[in-house]
Amino acid sequence: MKPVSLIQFLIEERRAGRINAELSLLIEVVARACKRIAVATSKGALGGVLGNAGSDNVQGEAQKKLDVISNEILLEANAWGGHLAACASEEMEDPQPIPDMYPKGNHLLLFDPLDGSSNIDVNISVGTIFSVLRCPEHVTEPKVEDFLQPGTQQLAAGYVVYGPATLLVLTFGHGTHEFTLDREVGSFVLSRRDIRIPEQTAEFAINMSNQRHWEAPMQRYVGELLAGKEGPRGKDFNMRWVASMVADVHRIITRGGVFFYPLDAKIKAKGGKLRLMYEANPMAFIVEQAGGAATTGRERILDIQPAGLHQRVPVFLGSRGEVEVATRYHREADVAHA
Ligand code: FBP
Repeated sequence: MKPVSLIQFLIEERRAGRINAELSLLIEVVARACKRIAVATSKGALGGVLGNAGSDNVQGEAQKKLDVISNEILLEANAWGGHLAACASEEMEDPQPIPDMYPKGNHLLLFDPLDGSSNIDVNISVGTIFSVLRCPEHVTEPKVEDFLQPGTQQLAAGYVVYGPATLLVLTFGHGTHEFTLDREVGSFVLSRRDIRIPEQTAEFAINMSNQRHWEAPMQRYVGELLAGKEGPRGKDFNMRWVASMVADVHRIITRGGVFFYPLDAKIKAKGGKLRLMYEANPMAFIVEQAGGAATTGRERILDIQPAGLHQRVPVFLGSRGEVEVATRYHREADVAHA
């Protein structure tokens, strides 16, 4: 089979009328920026890119040098790209307008420039997550409210995982596809088209150290997984937790599994740990387009009407069978306590 480059794939999607020229050019710009981030992350200590930047982000979290570097690379590339009306990032409080000296486009881009920050200094896979929305008609200076569109309104979503290989996983709402960076040629090449996540799985991912803080239905669900084949589920389950969402989700995209970052007493006031607009929504779109499911434990993530740019939500995603069981346990508990 002749290799299909990302550019060729985007041209095919345009010819099929599934995407327009501006969206495909925007994805090219994002992919090119991620190639530069891949180079920066791969330098490690030799590039002086490890460690803290000495500043905090809007979430009050210590920024890593690579958080700041990746954010700058994406902002710069998309400023002159000409396909955006504005962008928003995990690392910035407010939306970033496109400087007047550059042409503007009709799209809004949201991104987590470097996901899995706690793993940067220990050489474990990290990634970039992005989501594309349409800029509302007649809006030339987009405000926060212009970004607050439900995940169902996404035109595209993707992530790049910087691991042993650099992989781009992408959806436009017509399936989920994987591209591998050919470092010699310097371009992304299609490695899997129309990925399907197995409906059932025996592998779960959750930060078990938070167990004592979980709600009762989550305690019940995980308790049953840990009880294995002697327990009510009648089968053994294995556990994995990389603590980089991109890496945990990519494992699930590749061989199935289920990922949870549920609400717990520690983060209840914040509404969750992971961010809706540039973590949960793009990952939910990618997973659903691969046949999986994504909920908060109570509702479909893509149906949520966002209330804030950095809003946090509980995240249950992956193999449909297990997401449905865990969600059912939460809904039953809510009914029982209503
Ligand atoms: P950021 O690194 O972008 O802040 O993302 C949050 C994250 O690192 C996810 O990638 C990961 O799933 C989760 O937090 C890990 O949480 P914990 O440190 O509780 O295991």
